[in-house]
Amino acid sequence: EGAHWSYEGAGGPAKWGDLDAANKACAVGLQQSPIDIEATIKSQLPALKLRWARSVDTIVNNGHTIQLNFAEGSTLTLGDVKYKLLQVHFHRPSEHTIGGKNFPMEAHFVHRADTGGLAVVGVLMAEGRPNATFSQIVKTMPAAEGPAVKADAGINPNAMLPQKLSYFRYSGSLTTPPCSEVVEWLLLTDPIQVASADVAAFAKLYPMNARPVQKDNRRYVLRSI
Ligand code: GRE
Ligand code: ZN
Repeated sequence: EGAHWSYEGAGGPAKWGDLDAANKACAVGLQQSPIDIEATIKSQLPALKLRWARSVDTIVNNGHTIQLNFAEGSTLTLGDVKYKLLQVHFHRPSEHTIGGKNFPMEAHFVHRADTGGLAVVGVLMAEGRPNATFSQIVKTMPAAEGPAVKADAGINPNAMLPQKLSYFRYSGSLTTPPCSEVVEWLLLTDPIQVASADVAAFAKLYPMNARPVQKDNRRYVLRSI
């Protein structure tokens, strides 16, 4: 492998497709993420059945983001498909934009079905009232890239959700190499609030780790009623 991928410079998003043969989709895929959410189609979508336990296992600074890994026991059911919660990680600023506007941060709760398909619940993060769980994460996140370490027991992922679970749904990709087009995106319409001091603390480690928005190539974005 040559230069490693990053968010700017020689390994930046415009180069991801060239860095490794496995990354082809980053350059030529037609269902890439993130996108700007603009026109949407109101639709009767299944409710998001989130059954998340306090199953956070480890926390890691992987050189691209801060990520919390989950043990077995947390699921998402969407219609007839059941997914397991694998991890949550953070981007700054948000990767998805709404009408061209980004948010200070975005959380990605990554779930996987037995078939290998992914469903990612995206949560936009606005600055305002502190979120105790995000504060706890920021307080305990490793400052330097390194191995995963045990996370605080008791971290409650449910406390990083808005009250209403309305969502936008579209078919897309991982937003990092290899940009695989295997993701059912479920972006919550309502942001959560987090302390601006906590965003600032994350920004000290990762001032910019968002991929630019990609062409929608005529994809439809559905909005739950
Ligand atoms: C990411 O790396 O940002 C990512 C994943 C898995 C699903 C979606 C996504 O690792 O954006
Ligand atoms: Zn992500």
